[in-house]
Amino acid sequence: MISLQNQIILITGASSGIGTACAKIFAGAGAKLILAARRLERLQQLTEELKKEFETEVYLLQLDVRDRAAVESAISNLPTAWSEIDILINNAGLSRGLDKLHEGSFQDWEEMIDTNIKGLLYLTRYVVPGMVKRDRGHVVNVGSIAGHQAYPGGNVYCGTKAAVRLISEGLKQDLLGTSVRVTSVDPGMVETEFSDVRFHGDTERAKKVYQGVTPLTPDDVADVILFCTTRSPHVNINEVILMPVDQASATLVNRQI
Ligand code: NDP
Ligand code: 8X3
Repeated sequence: MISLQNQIILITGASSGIGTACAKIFAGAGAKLILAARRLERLQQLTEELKKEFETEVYLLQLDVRDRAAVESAISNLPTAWSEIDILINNAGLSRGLDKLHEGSFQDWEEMIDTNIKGLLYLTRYVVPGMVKRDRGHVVNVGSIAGHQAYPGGNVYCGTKAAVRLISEGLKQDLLGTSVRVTSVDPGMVETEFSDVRFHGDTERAKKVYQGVTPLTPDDVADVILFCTTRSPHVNINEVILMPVDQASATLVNRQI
């Protein structure tokens, strides 16, 4: 197991769910954190907690990953002490709606494609050259079981996560000959704000997604990401699929109701 002490970890989507859990677990491992999201107040609140509990050094980026110029500027203007990123966790992402494809919302599609695919690509494009130059680094992409199998109404979201899976595979191939590692972590059902966002703030509908099951927690996913990033330097975990014991596929769920 390698030490994360003083390593610089950039986490996108750190203001909620899996991203916040990653911030906490990596802070506990002694890493320095660059936390990115659009909701700055959330990041500031999290920073307070991390400083109090772990004395973590934190650098905040209020960033919309869909904005390529903003991503370029954020990465190229990092202070020197923060510029050598060791681990990039491409976690920012979302689903919008469960409409049939032929009835879908163009706005929902564009938001998912721009965030889950293009945002992930922008971060990767601006961060990975430094890793290649230093011949060290690790990119963790948060995919989904939705990238392995479509489900009714999942169409475009599933397509974005299938893209993440193939982009991870392609990046691994392109980095062959360097020491930079690439991992896709693909969870099933995790209870976060994900379903609130999917259903545009309809919390009652969102709650039903997790009714009668024990879903994964964001900490469960962060724990797996920590495991992947702390293996010996010659070990690359390419892909991890994790789901609750109560889940066998996106649609096959054991509910006690
Ligand atoms: P949350 O809604 O709790 O968190 C999503 C995070 O992404 C937030 O911090 C949000 O921050 C950030 N984000 C969304 N859009 C943007 C944007 N344009 N720019 C910057 N940040 C953005 O959901 P999860 O924690 O569940 O989701 C994290 C990842 O996990 C996503 O990629 C999701 O697809 C994936 N996933 C989730 C599963 C689940 O069941 N929950 C299962 C499988 C995968 P802000 O709004 O402040 O910008
Ligand atoms: C989130 C899991 O099954 O809702 O990626 O698509 S699912």
